[in-house]
Amino acid sequence: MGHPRVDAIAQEAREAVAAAQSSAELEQVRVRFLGRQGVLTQLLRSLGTLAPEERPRVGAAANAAKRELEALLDARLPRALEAERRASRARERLDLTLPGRRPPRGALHPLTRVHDEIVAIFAGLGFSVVEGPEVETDYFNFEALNIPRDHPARDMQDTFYLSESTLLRTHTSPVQIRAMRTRKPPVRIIVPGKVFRRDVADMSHSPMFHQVEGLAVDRAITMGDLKGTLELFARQMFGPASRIRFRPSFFPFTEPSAEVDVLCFVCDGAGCRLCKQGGWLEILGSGMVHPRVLKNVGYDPEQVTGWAFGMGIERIAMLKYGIDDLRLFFDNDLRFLRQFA
Ligand code: 2NM
Repeated sequence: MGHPRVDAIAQEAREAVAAAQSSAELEQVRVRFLGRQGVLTQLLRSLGTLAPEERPRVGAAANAAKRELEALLDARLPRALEAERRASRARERLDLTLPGRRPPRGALHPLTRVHDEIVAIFAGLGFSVVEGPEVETDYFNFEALNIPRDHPARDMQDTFYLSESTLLRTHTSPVQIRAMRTRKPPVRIIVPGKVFRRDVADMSHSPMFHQVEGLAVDRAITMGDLKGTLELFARQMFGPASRIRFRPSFFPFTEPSAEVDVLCFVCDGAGCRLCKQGGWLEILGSGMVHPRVLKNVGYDPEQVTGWAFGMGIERIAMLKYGIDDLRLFFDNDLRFLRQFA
Protein backbone atom coordinates (compact mmCIF):
# COMPACT_ATOMS: atom_id res chain seq x y z
CA MET A 1 0.00 0.00 0.00
CA GLY A 2 2.31 2.72 1.18
CA HIS A 3 5.63 1.22 2.18
CA PRO A 4 6.75 -2.46 2.32
CA ARG A 5 8.18 -2.32 5.84
CA VAL A 6 5.09 -0.53 7.25
CA ASP A 7 2.76 -2.84 5.34
CA ALA A 8 4.45 -5.82 6.98
CA ILE A 9 3.90 -4.28 10.42
CA ALA A 10 0.26 -3.43 9.59
CA GLN A 11 -0.39 -6.98 8.42
CA GLU A 12 1.20 -8.37 11.59
CA ALA A 13 -1.05 -6.10 13.67
CA ARG A 14 -4.23 -7.19 11.82
CA GLU A 15 -3.36 -10.83 12.43
CA ALA A 16 -2.63 -10.16 16.11
CA VAL A 17 -6.03 -8.48 16.55
CA ALA A 18 -7.75 -11.36 14.75
CA ALA A 19 -5.97 -13.93 16.93
CA ALA A 20 -6.69 -12.16 20.26
CA GLN A 21 -9.12 -14.17 22.43
CA SER A 22 -9.91 -11.69 25.17
CA SER A 23 -9.84 -8.04 26.24
CA ALA A 24 -6.54 -8.75 27.95
CA GLU A 25 -5.00 -10.13 24.77
CA LEU A 26 -6.37 -7.15 22.77
CA GLU A 27 -4.74 -4.88 25.34
CA GLN A 28 -1.46 -6.76 24.83
CA VAL A 29 -1.74 -6.10 21.07
CA ARG A 30 -2.33 -2.40 21.72
CA VAL A 31 0.75 -2.23 23.93
CA ARG A 32 2.84 -4.18 21.44
CA PHE A 33 2.09 -1.83 18.53
CA LEU A 34 0.81 1.43 20.00
CA GLY A 35 2.33 1.55 23.50
CA ARG A 36 5.20 3.85 24.43
CA GLN A 37 7.64 1.14 23.39
CA GLY A 38 5.27 -0.13 20.64
CA VAL A 39 6.47 -0.98 17.12
CA LEU A 40 4.48 1.77 15.34
CA THR A 41 5.19 4.35 18.01
CA GLN A 42 8.91 3.71 17.72
CA LEU A 43 8.71 3.88 13.95
CA LEU A 44 6.91 7.25 14.00
CA ARG A 45 9.36 8.57 16.55
CA SER A 46 12.35 7.59 14.35
CA LEU A 47 11.10 9.28 11.16
CA GLY A 48 13.77 11.96 11.63
CA THR A 49 16.51 9.39 11.11
CA LEU A 50 15.20 8.45 7.67
CA ALA A 51 16.33 9.97 4.40
CA PRO A 52 14.27 13.16 3.78
CA GLU A 53 12.65 11.72 0.60
CA GLU A 54 11.57 8.61 2.52
CA ARG A 55 9.89 10.46 5.39
CA PRO A 56 6.52 11.43 3.83
CA ARG A 57 5.76 7.93 2.47
CA VAL A 58 6.79 6.08 5.65
CA GLY A 59 5.13 8.69 7.87
CA ALA A 60 1.84 8.56 5.98
CA ALA A 61 1.86 4.74 5.90
CA ALA A 62 2.69 4.48 9.59
CA ASN A 63 -0.05 6.96 10.57
CA ALA A 64 -2.54 5.09 8.37
CA ALA A 65 -1.52 1.79 9.98
CA LYS A 66 -1.87 3.36 13.45
CA ARG A 67 -5.41 4.68 12.72
CA GLU A 68 -6.44 1.34 11.23
CA LEU A 69 -5.18 -0.57 14.25
CA GLU A 70 -6.89 1.86 16.65
CA ALA A 71 -10.15 1.39 14.75
CA LEU A 72 -9.80 -2.40 14.84
CA LEU A 73 -9.16 -2.37 18.59
CA ASP A 74 -12.01 0.09 19.26
CA ALA A 75 -14.34 -2.20 17.35
CA ARG A 76 -13.34 -5.40 19.14
CA LEU A 77 -12.57 -4.31 22.70
CA PRO A 78 -16.11 -3.32 23.84
CA ARG A 79 -17.52 -6.56 22.45
CA ALA A 80 -14.83 -8.61 24.17
CA LEU A 81 -15.51 -6.79 27.47
CA GLU A 82 -19.26 -7.31 27.15
CA ALA A 83 -18.81 -11.03 26.40
CA GLU A 84 -16.54 -11.37 29.42
CA ARG A 85 -19.03 -9.58 31.71
CA ARG A 86 -21.80 -11.87 30.46
CA ALA A 87 -19.69 -14.99 31.11
CA SER A 88 -18.81 -13.73 34.60
CA ARG A 89 -22.48 -13.05 35.42
CA ALA A 90 -23.46 -16.53 34.25
CA ARG A 91 -20.68 -18.09 36.30
CA GLU A 92 -21.65 -16.18 39.45
CA ARG A 93 -25.42 -16.52 39.17
CA LEU A 94 -26.96 -17.93 42.38
CA ASP A 95 -28.99 -21.08 41.94
CA LEU A 96 -31.81 -20.40 44.35
CA THR A 97 -33.18 -23.90 43.83
CA LEU A 98 -30.12 -25.58 45.43
CA PRO A 99 -30.91 -27.32 48.72
CA GLY A 100 -29.59 -25.42 51.77
CA ARG A 101 -26.58 -26.60 53.75
CA ARG A 102 -27.86 -28.21 56.96
CA PRO A 103 -26.44 -26.33 59.95
CA PRO A 104 -25.17 -28.85 62.51
CA ARG A 105 -27.69 -28.92 65.34
CA GLY A 106 -26.39 -29.11 68.90
CA ALA A 107 -28.07 -30.97 71.73
CA LEU A 108 -28.10 -30.77 75.50
CA HIS A 109 -25.56 -32.96 77.29
CA PRO A 110 -27.26 -35.92 79.01
CA LEU A 111 -26.09 -34.60 82.40
CA THR A 112 -27.71 -31.24 81.62
CA ARG A 113 -30.94 -33.01 80.73
CA VAL A 114 -31.00 -35.05 83.92
CA HIS A 115 -30.02 -31.97 85.95
CA ASP A 116 -32.86 -29.97 84.40
CA GLU A 117 -35.31 -32.81 85.00
CA ILE A 118 -34.35 -33.14 88.70
CA VAL A 119 -34.57 -29.35 89.18
CA ALA A 120 -37.98 -29.24 87.44
CA ILE A 121 -39.38 -32.01 89.66
CA PHE A 122 -38.34 -30.27 92.89
CA ALA A 123 -39.35 -26.85 91.57
CA GLY A 124 -42.80 -28.37 91.10
CA LEU A 125 -42.77 -29.35 94.79
CA GLY A 126 -42.00 -25.79 95.89
CA PHE A 127 -38.19 -25.97 96.20
CA SER A 128 -36.01 -23.14 94.97
CA VAL A 129 -32.56 -23.54 93.44
CA VAL A 130 -29.55 -22.19 95.30
CA GLU A 131 -25.95 -22.25 94.10
CA GLY A 132 -22.67 -21.46 95.82
CA PRO A 133 -18.87 -21.46 95.56
CA GLU A 134 -16.86 -24.47 94.36
CA VAL A 135 -13.87 -23.29 96.38
CA GLU A 136 -14.85 -23.63 100.02
CA THR A 137 -13.42 -23.30 103.47
CA ASP A 138 -12.79 -26.18 105.79
CA TYR A 139 -15.48 -24.76 108.07
CA PHE A 140 -18.37 -24.84 105.56
CA ASN A 141 -17.36 -28.11 103.88
CA PHE A 142 -16.67 -30.11 107.08
CA GLU A 143 -16.81 -28.36 110.45
CA ALA A 144 -20.34 -26.91 110.23
CA LEU A 145 -21.57 -30.29 108.96
CA ASN A 146 -20.46 -32.03 112.14
CA ILE A 147 -17.37 -33.51 110.50
CA PRO A 148 -14.64 -32.34 112.90
CA ARG A 149 -10.89 -32.61 112.12
CA ASP A 150 -9.70 -36.18 112.91
CA HIS A 151 -13.18 -37.51 112.19
CA PRO A 152 -12.94 -40.69 110.06
CA ALA A 153 -15.43 -39.10 107.63
CA ARG A 154 -12.64 -36.77 106.50
CA ASP A 155 -10.79 -39.76 104.99
CA MET A 156 -14.00 -41.22 103.54
CA GLN A 157 -13.97 -38.46 100.94
CA ASP A 158 -10.49 -37.61 99.83
CA THR A 159 -10.23 -33.85 99.44
CA PHE A 160 -8.41 -31.52 97.05
CA TYR A 161 -6.91 -28.98 99.45
CA LEU A 162 -5.88 -25.55 98.10
CA SER A 163 -4.38 -24.46 101.44
CA GLU A 164 -4.62 -25.36 105.14
CA SER A 165 -8.17 -24.07 105.29
CA THR A 166 -9.46 -23.89 101.67
CA LEU A 167 -10.46 -26.75 99.41
CA LEU A 168 -12.60 -27.83 96.45
CA ARG A 169 -15.99 -28.72 97.95
CA THR A 170 -16.51 -32.48 98.26
CA HIS A 171 -20.32 -32.09 98.27
CA THR A 172 -22.79 -29.22 97.81
CA SER A 173 -23.82 -29.33 101.50
CA PRO A 174 -21.69 -26.24 102.36
CA VAL A 175 -24.06 -24.21 100.15
CA GLN A 176 -26.94 -25.42 102.31
CA ILE A 177 -25.07 -24.30 105.43
CA ARG A 178 -24.61 -20.86 103.82
CA ALA A 179 -28.31 -20.75 102.83
CA MET A 180 -29.52 -21.66 106.33
CA ARG A 181 -27.31 -18.98 107.90
CA THR A 182 -28.94 -16.29 105.76
CA ARG A 183 -32.58 -17.48 105.83
CA LYS A 184 -34.97 -18.44 108.54
CA PRO A 185 -37.30 -21.44 108.31
CA PRO A 186 -39.29 -22.50 106.42
CA VAL A 187 -36.43 -23.48 104.07
CA ARG A 188 -37.06 -25.60 100.98
CA ILE A 189 -34.06 -25.57 98.62
CA ILE A 190 -32.15 -27.77 96.22
CA VAL A 191 -28.48 -27.20 95.46
CA PRO A 192 -27.06 -28.55 92.20
CA GLY A 193 -23.40 -28.25 91.25
CA LYS A 194 -19.94 -29.66 90.67
CA VAL A 195 -18.15 -31.50 93.47
CA PHE A 196 -14.56 -32.74 93.66
CA ARG A 197 -12.89 -35.78 95.17
CA ARG A 198 -9.37 -37.11 94.84
CA ASP A 199 -10.32 -40.22 92.90
CA VAL A 200 -8.69 -41.86 89.91
CA ALA A 201 -11.18 -41.99 87.04
CA ASP A 202 -12.66 -45.42 86.38
CA MET A 203 -16.09 -46.81 85.46
CA SER A 204 -17.65 -45.43 88.64
CA HIS A 205 -15.27 -42.68 89.86
CA SER A 206 -14.30 -39.24 88.60
CA PRO A 207 -12.35 -36.45 90.32
CA MET A 208 -15.23 -34.13 89.40
CA PHE A 209 -18.89 -35.03 89.26
CA HIS A 210 -22.27 -33.40 89.87
CA GLN A 211 -24.64 -33.52 92.80
CA VAL A 212 -28.06 -32.27 93.66
CA GLU A 213 -28.74 -31.93 97.35
CA GLY A 214 -32.10 -31.04 98.87
CA LEU A 215 -33.02 -29.52 102.20
CA ALA A 216 -36.31 -28.85 104.01
CA VAL A 217 -36.40 -27.19 107.42
CA ASP A 218 -39.50 -26.03 109.28
CA ARG A 219 -41.43 -26.59 112.49
CA ALA A 220 -42.24 -30.32 112.79
CA ILE A 221 -40.69 -31.61 109.59
CA THR A 222 -40.60 -35.42 109.76
CA MET A 223 -38.93 -38.37 108.11
CA GLY A 224 -42.36 -39.20 106.69
CA ASP A 225 -42.20 -35.91 104.75
CA LEU A 226 -38.79 -36.97 103.47
CA LYS A 227 -40.03 -40.36 102.30
CA GLY A 228 -43.14 -38.90 100.67
CA THR A 229 -41.13 -36.25 98.84
CA LEU A 230 -38.58 -38.79 97.56
CA GLU A 231 -41.39 -41.12 96.47
CA LEU A 232 -42.90 -38.32 94.35
CA PHE A 233 -39.43 -37.65 92.94
CA ALA A 234 -38.85 -41.34 92.06
CA ARG A 235 -42.23 -41.64 90.32
CA GLN A 236 -41.54 -38.64 88.10
CA MET A 237 -37.95 -39.63 87.41
CA PHE A 238 -38.28 -43.40 86.90
CA GLY A 239 -41.98 -43.88 86.09
CA PRO A 240 -45.35 -43.79 87.94
CA ALA A 241 -45.07 -47.41 89.14
CA SER A 242 -41.83 -46.66 91.03
CA ARG A 243 -41.52 -47.66 94.68
CA ILE A 244 -38.77 -46.71 97.08
CA ARG A 245 -37.33 -48.19 100.27
CA PHE A 246 -35.17 -46.77 103.06
CA ARG A 247 -32.13 -48.68 104.36
CA PRO A 248 -30.43 -47.53 107.59
CA SER A 249 -27.13 -45.75 106.97
CA PHE A 250 -24.76 -43.24 108.56
CA PHE A 251 -23.75 -39.66 107.77
CA PRO A 252 -22.21 -37.33 110.36
CA PHE A 253 -24.64 -34.55 109.34
CA THR A 254 -27.90 -36.54 109.63
CA GLU A 255 -29.47 -38.64 112.37
CA PRO A 256 -31.10 -40.95 111.56
CA SER A 257 -29.67 -41.51 108.07
CA ALA A 258 -30.96 -43.65 105.22
CA GLU A 259 -29.86 -44.86 101.81
CA VAL A 260 -32.76 -44.77 99.38
CA ASP A 261 -33.36 -47.47 96.76
CA VAL A 262 -35.89 -47.45 93.90
CA LEU A 263 -37.50 -50.70 92.72
CA CYS A 264 -35.71 -51.74 89.54
CA PHE A 265 -37.74 -50.30 86.66
CA VAL A 266 -36.29 -52.82 84.18
CA CYS A 267 -37.35 -56.05 85.93
CA ASP A 268 -39.89 -54.75 88.50
CA GLY A 269 -37.78 -56.24 91.27
CA ALA A 270 -37.42 -59.72 89.80
CA GLY A 271 -33.65 -59.31 89.33
CA CYS A 272 -31.80 -58.38 86.15
CA ARG A 273 -28.49 -57.11 84.82
CA LEU A 274 -29.19 -53.46 85.75
CA CYS A 275 -29.96 -54.16 89.43
CA LYS A 276 -27.33 -56.93 89.60
CA GLN A 277 -30.11 -59.41 90.52
CA GLY A 278 -30.95 -57.43 93.67
CA GLY A 279 -34.25 -56.02 92.41
CA TRP A 280 -33.44 -52.52 93.83
CA LEU A 281 -31.30 -49.60 92.63
CA GLU A 282 -29.55 -47.25 95.08
CA ILE A 283 -30.31 -43.64 94.08
CA LEU A 284 -29.36 -41.35 96.99
CA GLY A 285 -28.44 -40.79 100.63
CA SER A 286 -30.60 -38.86 103.10
CA GLY A 287 -31.58 -38.28 106.69
CA MET A 288 -32.85 -35.91 109.38
CA VAL A 289 -30.50 -32.95 109.71
CA HIS A 290 -28.35 -33.47 112.84
CA PRO A 291 -29.32 -31.12 115.73
CA ARG A 292 -25.66 -30.02 115.93
CA VAL A 293 -25.84 -28.84 112.27
CA LEU A 294 -29.04 -26.90 112.99
CA LYS A 295 -27.33 -25.29 116.02
CA ASN A 296 -24.25 -24.41 113.90
CA VAL A 297 -26.36 -22.30 111.53
CA GLY A 298 -28.18 -20.54 114.37
CA TYR A 299 -31.41 -22.58 114.36
CA ASP A 300 -32.97 -23.93 117.56
CA PRO A 301 -33.26 -27.74 117.21
CA GLU A 302 -36.05 -27.61 119.83
CA GLN A 303 -38.10 -25.40 117.52
CA VAL A 304 -37.31 -26.67 114.00
CA THR A 305 -36.38 -29.98 112.38
CA GLY A 306 -35.28 -30.77 108.86
CA TRP A 307 -34.31 -33.41 106.38
CA ALA A 308 -31.74 -33.45 103.63
CA PHE A 309 -30.68 -35.70 100.80
CA GLY A 310 -27.88 -35.87 98.26
CA MET A 311 -27.74 -37.61 94.89
CA GLY A 312 -25.19 -37.89 92.11
CA ILE A 313 -26.48 -36.61 88.77
CA GLU A 314 -24.16 -39.01 86.92
CA ARG A 315 -25.49 -41.96 88.92
CA ILE A 316 -29.14 -41.05 88.16
CA ALA A 317 -28.29 -40.57 84.46
CA MET A 318 -26.44 -43.92 84.31
CA LEU A 319 -29.42 -45.76 85.81
CA LYS A 320 -31.99 -43.96 83.64
CA TYR A 321 -30.13 -44.48 80.36
CA GLY A 322 -28.39 -47.79 81.13
CA ILE A 323 -24.88 -46.33 80.90
CA ASP A 324 -22.19 -48.55 82.46
CA ASP A 325 -19.15 -46.23 82.39
CA LEU A 326 -19.08 -42.81 84.09
CA ARG A 327 -16.20 -41.64 81.88
CA LEU A 328 -18.52 -41.50 78.84
CA PHE A 329 -20.03 -38.28 80.26
CA PHE A 330 -16.67 -36.52 80.14
CA ASP A 331 -15.05 -37.89 76.95
CA ASN A 332 -17.08 -35.64 74.59
CA ASP A 333 -17.40 -38.47 72.07
CA LEU A 334 -20.13 -37.30 69.67
CA ARG A 335 -21.12 -40.91 68.93
CA PHE A 336 -22.17 -41.16 72.59
CA LEU A 337 -23.59 -37.65 72.97
CA ARG A 338 -25.71 -37.77 69.78
CA GLN A 339 -27.78 -40.61 71.25
CA PHE A 340 -29.38 -38.10 73.63
CA ALA A 341 -30.19 -35.47 70.98
C1 2NM B 1 -26.38 -36.41 101.70
C2 2NM B 1 -26.98 -37.34 102.55
C3 2NM B 1 -27.62 -36.89 103.69
C4 2NM B 1 -27.05 -33.22 103.45
C5 2NM B 1 -27.14 -32.64 104.68
C6 2NM B 1 -27.09 -31.29 104.47
C7 2NM B 1 -27.13 -30.20 105.44
F1 2NM B 1 -26.40 -29.18 105.04
F2 2NM B 1 -28.37 -29.77 105.58
F3 2NM B 1 -26.73 -30.63 106.61
N1 2NM B 1 -26.99 -31.10 103.16
N2 2NM B 1 -26.98 -32.29 102.54
C8 2NM B 1 -27.05 -34.65 103.14
C9 2NM B 1 -27.65 -35.55 103.98
C10 2NM B 1 -26.41 -35.07 102.01
O1 2NM B 1 -25.71 -36.76 100.55
C11 2NM B 1 -25.53 -38.11 100.27
